[in-house]
Amino acid sequence: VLIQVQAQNAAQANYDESKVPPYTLPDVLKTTKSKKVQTKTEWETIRRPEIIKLFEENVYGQMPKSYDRLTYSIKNKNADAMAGKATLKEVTIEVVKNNNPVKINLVLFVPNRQKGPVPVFLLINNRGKDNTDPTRAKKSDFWPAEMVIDSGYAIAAFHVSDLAPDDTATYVNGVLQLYPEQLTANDGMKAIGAWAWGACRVLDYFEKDTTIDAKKVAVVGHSRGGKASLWAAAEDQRFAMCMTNCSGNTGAALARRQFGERINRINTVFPHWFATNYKKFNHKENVLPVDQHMLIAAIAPRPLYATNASKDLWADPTGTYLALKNAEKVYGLYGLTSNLNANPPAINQPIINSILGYHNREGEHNLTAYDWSNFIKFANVHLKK
Ligand code: GTR
Repeated sequence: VLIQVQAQNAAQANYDESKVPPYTLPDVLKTTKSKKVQTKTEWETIRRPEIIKLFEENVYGQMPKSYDRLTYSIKNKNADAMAGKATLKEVTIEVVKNNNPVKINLVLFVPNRQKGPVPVFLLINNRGKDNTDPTRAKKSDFWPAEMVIDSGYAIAAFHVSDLAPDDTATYVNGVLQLYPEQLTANDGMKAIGAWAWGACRVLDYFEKDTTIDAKKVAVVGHSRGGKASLWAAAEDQRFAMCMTNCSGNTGAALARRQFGERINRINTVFPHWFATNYKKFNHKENVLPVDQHMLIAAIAPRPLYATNASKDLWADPTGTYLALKNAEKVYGLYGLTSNLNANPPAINQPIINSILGYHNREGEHNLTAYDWSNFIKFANVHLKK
């Protein structure tokens, strides 16, 4: 029955551009006291913290930063993985707070031919664990580790279930045990916040791993994982780059367009993803004090790459592109010009030479080798130099 109701809602969503209601986005450069932000100092000291707080209070919930200790152990190491091209490490990262532990199982391949610490792509894996098979008996374009290694980057992944099972009944069994106050607060974090928190803890680990350049970590996520990769990069400025793939509603797409998935629907089908306060905005996109262009702006001046798929209108490709477009002026405060036209590019026309990168891939809602090949091109321009 639930599946039927979901399908019905999706079918009733608006997919007609001419029916997008008129809307006004909150001005990313105007403070809550109506002061116009003109410099990057004003942005960094006044407006950016304000925006992060607004997202914490109204959308994703708080992001607790303190814990008692983080330790790690190497469960398995193979210096001769991928026919000698890479070193595999399976790392168990344990984070403890108030005697409650969380264990993150990290799979990491580091290219052998590279000298010195290497940049890394970290995937927040929201799909099957066999997508990140450390033995490489199974290979998947969702995490094409060989392609990334051949391009001179390290590649890593952890599964969201280590932090918070993606389930309304059991999502509390993970990070939320470390921060029980989050469970009762209306602005408490839930599953997506917990996954983003996990990405930040993996970054804590990278800072201890001398084979990894922790100043060049790209956080990658697809769909619900792409919502988490955005939130992680916005919250934690140590992430050097962010990839958000088909992240849609409460990811990179503008809510006010009310195109495809809407806030009411996401809060109803996935009540365990966002802060309780977010439910106040069901059917009320226009009173939300933020929109998703502000989340992208909070990642400035760091490079961000967003994607869509042509058949995935549910995730609103145009609304995603327009979110990037409306974040541009914050990058402008840093003297960074992106080359975004007013309208989205044609299908399969990636925008790489721009601090805000984008493509709309032909096809379905997915993370594919095509998407990764463009992540690598984008990183070659913006991360490696
Ligand atoms: C859908 C959800 C989207 C997106 C997607 C996914 O059901 O409505 O927001 O998260 O799942 O993660 O693949």
